[in-house]
Amino acid sequence: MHSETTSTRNDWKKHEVIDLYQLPFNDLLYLAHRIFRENHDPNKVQVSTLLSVKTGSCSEDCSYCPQSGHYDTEIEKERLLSLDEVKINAKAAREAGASRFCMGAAWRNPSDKNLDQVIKMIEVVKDLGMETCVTVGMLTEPQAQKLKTAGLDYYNHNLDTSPEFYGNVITTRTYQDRLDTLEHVRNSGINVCSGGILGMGESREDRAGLLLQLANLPQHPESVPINMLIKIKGTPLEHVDDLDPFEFIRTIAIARILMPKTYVRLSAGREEMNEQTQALCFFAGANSIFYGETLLTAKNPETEKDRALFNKLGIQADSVNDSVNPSLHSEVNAEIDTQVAVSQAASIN
Ligand code: SAM
Ligand code: DTB
Ligand code: SF4
Repeated sequence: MHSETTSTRNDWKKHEVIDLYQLPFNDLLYLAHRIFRENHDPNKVQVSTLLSVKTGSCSEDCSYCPQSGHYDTEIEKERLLSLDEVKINAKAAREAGASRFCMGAAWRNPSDKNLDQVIKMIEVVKDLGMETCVTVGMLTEPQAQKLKTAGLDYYNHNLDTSPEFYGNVITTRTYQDRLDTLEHVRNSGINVCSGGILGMGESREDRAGLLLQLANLPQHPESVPINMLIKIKGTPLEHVDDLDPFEFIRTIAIARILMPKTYVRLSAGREEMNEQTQALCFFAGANSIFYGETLLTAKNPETEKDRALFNKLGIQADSVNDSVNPSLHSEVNAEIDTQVAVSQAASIN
């Protein structure tokens, strides 16, 4: 029974994903949590810290983004940071407990000169013993290979939403451009980090469409960030309606079910979320977060607040992507089966 639920599939159908969304909340969370336990330690969360190494004036028109040059937002634009600035920030992140350092740049794509500068930054971070991740826009295959040779561990490039909704959000690059970059990253051997944003006014079907795209890639991304839109003043999405947090939690749960072995990241938007919503996301299968008081430009919870939340929930920051001992988890699952049988028998009587 359990192997059925945890086998990795790349042929999910839209109606299957919609059916999952339509399950009663408790049934969906139970299913997701069970798959979570079979594949991961449910009390460990991987922790990464972000740094914007080049901020603002981006040529793209992503409607959610504070860094797009198309909108009048309140961010401070910044040139490319120096290697010293990167080192100071990465060291601070390591001391605060982050195991991965992610660097982002507001570029449509890096020039070859930009890429050489990013490679130097990767080397600085690797020298500190941290895992590295970068998100610097579209990549050609030779550029991805160059990053692999430099020792990059993860590349983040989001699909953001469904192919159908995409044109409402971004017009300056296509969905296919994004898929091409993901293919270049995958072919180079770098771990793929790709996800999207919820709460941009998309429908449930669009959320299902995003998950379907990610889960039906030839290989599941190692990391899937699910962001809740942070509504940025001056962007076209500034006044979009709030998404119901239960729909956000459901999406996390379904990501966990479709991609059992992936690290599902409870990503941007935690500052606006209460602790109970975050706890349900962790229960539903989220097992990584961004840690540190700023994301790229927007606010993230204070590190003390995150530490306190982890303490309340008995969650430990995971320093390595260690895999779970499967025999331990079949014991746990046997226990769950017994509990379910007992409660079913009780409800019959
Ligand atoms: N410029 C590069 C690119 O777009 O490929 C990398 C940086 S970009 C800021 C990384 C991701 O951050 C976006 O793809 C988007 O998913 C997320 N993001 C940006 N602004 C956001 C917002 N206001 N709320 C939630 N997520 C956001
Ligand atoms: C991702 O999916 N979310 C992060 C990371 N990947 C690069 C970025 C969130 C950005 C939120 C808006 C900001 O800080 O400017
Ligand atoms: Fe530029 Fe990336 Fe922001 Fe789009 S998401 S505007 S590409 S920085």
